[in-house]
Amino acid sequence: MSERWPHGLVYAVVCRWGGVVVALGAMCGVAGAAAGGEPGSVADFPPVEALPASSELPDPLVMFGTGEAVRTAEAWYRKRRPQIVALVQHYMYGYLPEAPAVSAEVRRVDAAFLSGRATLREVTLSFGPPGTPPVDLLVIVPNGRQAAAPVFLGINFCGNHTVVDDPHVALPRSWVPERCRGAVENRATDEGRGAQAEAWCVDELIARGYALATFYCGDIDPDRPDFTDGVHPHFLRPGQTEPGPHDWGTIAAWAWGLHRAVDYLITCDDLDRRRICVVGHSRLGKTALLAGALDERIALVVPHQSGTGGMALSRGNQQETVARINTSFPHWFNDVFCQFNGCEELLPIDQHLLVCLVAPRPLLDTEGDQDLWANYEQALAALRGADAVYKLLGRRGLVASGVVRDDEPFTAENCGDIVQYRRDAPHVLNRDYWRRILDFADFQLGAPASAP
Ligand code: GTR
Repeated sequence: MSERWPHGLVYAVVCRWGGVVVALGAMCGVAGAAAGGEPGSVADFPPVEALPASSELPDPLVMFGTGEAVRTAEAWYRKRRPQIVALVQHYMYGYLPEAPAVSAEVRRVDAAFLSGRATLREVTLSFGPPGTPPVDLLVIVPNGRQAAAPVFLGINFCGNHTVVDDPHVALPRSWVPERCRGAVENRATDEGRGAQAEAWCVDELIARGYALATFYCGDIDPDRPDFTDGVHPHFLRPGQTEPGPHDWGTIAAWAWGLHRAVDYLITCDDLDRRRICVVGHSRLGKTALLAGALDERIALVVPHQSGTGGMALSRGNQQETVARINTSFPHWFNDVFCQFNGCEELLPIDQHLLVCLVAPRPLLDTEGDQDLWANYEQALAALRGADAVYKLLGRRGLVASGVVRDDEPFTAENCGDIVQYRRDAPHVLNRDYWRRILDFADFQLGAPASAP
């Protein structure tokens, strides 16, 4: 596991119970910093029309612009990694704003959740300029363990009340998609309680000694193509009425929201801050990958069936192309990314570089045979493209075929730091996947302490 921390990390305080607002302090992460610039500044990279075309993947160990080779771990961390951090924001996801101070209010604690096997708490995280909407974080921690629990952090699609079947979990305050069960005129209702419980399998995580932390994506930014709600209007620069071409899209905002949740999780005594794992499905898998790539406090990354803009390479992608995703979901990425529609070969990045940013930390790419749209072949190619960076950093990277299937256990022979796990399944997150995700976390980070 990585021992490196974002520069300038300042945090204090531990979690407190019972409605006490706790200021978590300012976090200065790597995410907002352009190469060599101040956090939040736009890097000095060429316009898209001036970029050289190449059908080959950009070499992670060659500097963009100068062509200089990166031969040492020191050069990776000092030069190439920060350059890639800037490139992926500049040309694709948009720049994440500097990390704000976050305060946490524990609104409700149920120490007898799951028949006493877990403690559920609802925490409201507040941050940013006045008026920025808060995030309601649901945290469920196993009871009776001898050590702080490792935690899976992931965003949910329809509200915290859909994750568990519980009559008290607060409904989202913001807009929800009509496709969410129980949504009436884009508002959540009690009808949706527990609707996504099979996707989260909280009982499974708790039984295995893992905690879960989750929040609704719409708390950060409702998933619709406008920037008038969520966090975006609160982070405009003077004179702006909407995000500029290099500013953050929705996926970057969601990833930044995950970072705010991490700000809180690392202060919790009952959670193991060295074992924070990030997970997400589909568009939220793209988000998990970006969040893990940009925040070294995250120990393990699971982009589940994340597809284009996630694990699947853009170059040569015959399924969801860059043009297609930018047309269907114009708010997910920044405006500059649209200039690569139909000309992916101009991209100075590709998705393997996101995996390189995760290095040396472990990453599990979970895919389904029936989920051709997500394109597991292109995801496997991204893992292959990142292997050299893991090796440079003294890790095993990808071993053997790079693929583990079905119920095959993860072993030193078939599983390095990065691996694709695949089973015969469609586009879904369910218990079968969770069992293997937890197996991978046990294998990479050590199994959680058992109950006494
Ligand atoms: C699809 C989109 C995919 C994936 C998916 C999802 O429509 O084309 O990239 O993100 O949505 O999030 O469910």
